[in-house]
Amino acid sequence: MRYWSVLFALAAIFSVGAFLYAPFSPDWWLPNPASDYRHVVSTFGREIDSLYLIILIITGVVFIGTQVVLVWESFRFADQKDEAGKPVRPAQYFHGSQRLEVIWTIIPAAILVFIALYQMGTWASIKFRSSAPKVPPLAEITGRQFQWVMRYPGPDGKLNTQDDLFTVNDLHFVKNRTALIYLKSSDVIHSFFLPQMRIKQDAVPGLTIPVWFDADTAGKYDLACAELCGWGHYKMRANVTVHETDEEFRKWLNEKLAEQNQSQLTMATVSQER
Ligand SMILES: [Cu+2]
Repeated sequence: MRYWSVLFALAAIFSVGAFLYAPFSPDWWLPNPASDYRHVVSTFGREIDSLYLIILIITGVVFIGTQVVLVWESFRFADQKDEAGKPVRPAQYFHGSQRLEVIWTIIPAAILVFIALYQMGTWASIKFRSSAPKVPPLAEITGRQFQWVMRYPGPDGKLNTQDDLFTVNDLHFVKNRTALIYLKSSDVIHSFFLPQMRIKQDAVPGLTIPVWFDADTAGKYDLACAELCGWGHYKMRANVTVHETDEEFRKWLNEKLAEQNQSQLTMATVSQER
């Protein structure tokens, strides 16, 4: 029954082929802007990607190594019988090997410790509150079942005042400017995920979490919820617009503010007429 070893070999070759092909395919690898799928738009995105690559190389080498052994051994020790119908090589039993156990515990532990230490600088610059940029907040973003509510400071430039602008599923910021947002949740745990900016942060009820990111290319991107948060989880995606200039962003903000004031005025008039 050597067919099994051939089947294992085919599965392994297919997997390795997929991994080798993925980085060269715009749809298979980490998402980037459609205009240039090799270009990572965010500053720390490049560090994140190199960490991915290191882990991919480590797991790839281990995968290929173990698959070669698996295929070779299943080929070599396939069930063979001689002319008389007796097994060529009878099975042998033994009670494990302490030496092997120690080796395959220490090597993965060493690799994990290496990755843990190696990624620490990146983690600190993206997640530590002490690394948060000293800029006024772009917005306060609240996840709720099932949408992202965005609150931008109005003309006074301050959050949580009367002139704030509210939008739903519409994130705007300016290119080459670090955007700082305060992330909240009003019901369950959601996850704020900007795939092209390589940022992912849980929104936790009761907490206000600062999150920062940037993009060096203007355009349209995605925001999605990356935490299964209920039946409508799939609907929690939003549009992200990165503006070329500050003026462009201001113009959008003012238009939206005018719309918001208009609808508030209409509401007030309607309720007065009743
Ligand atoms: Cu969600």
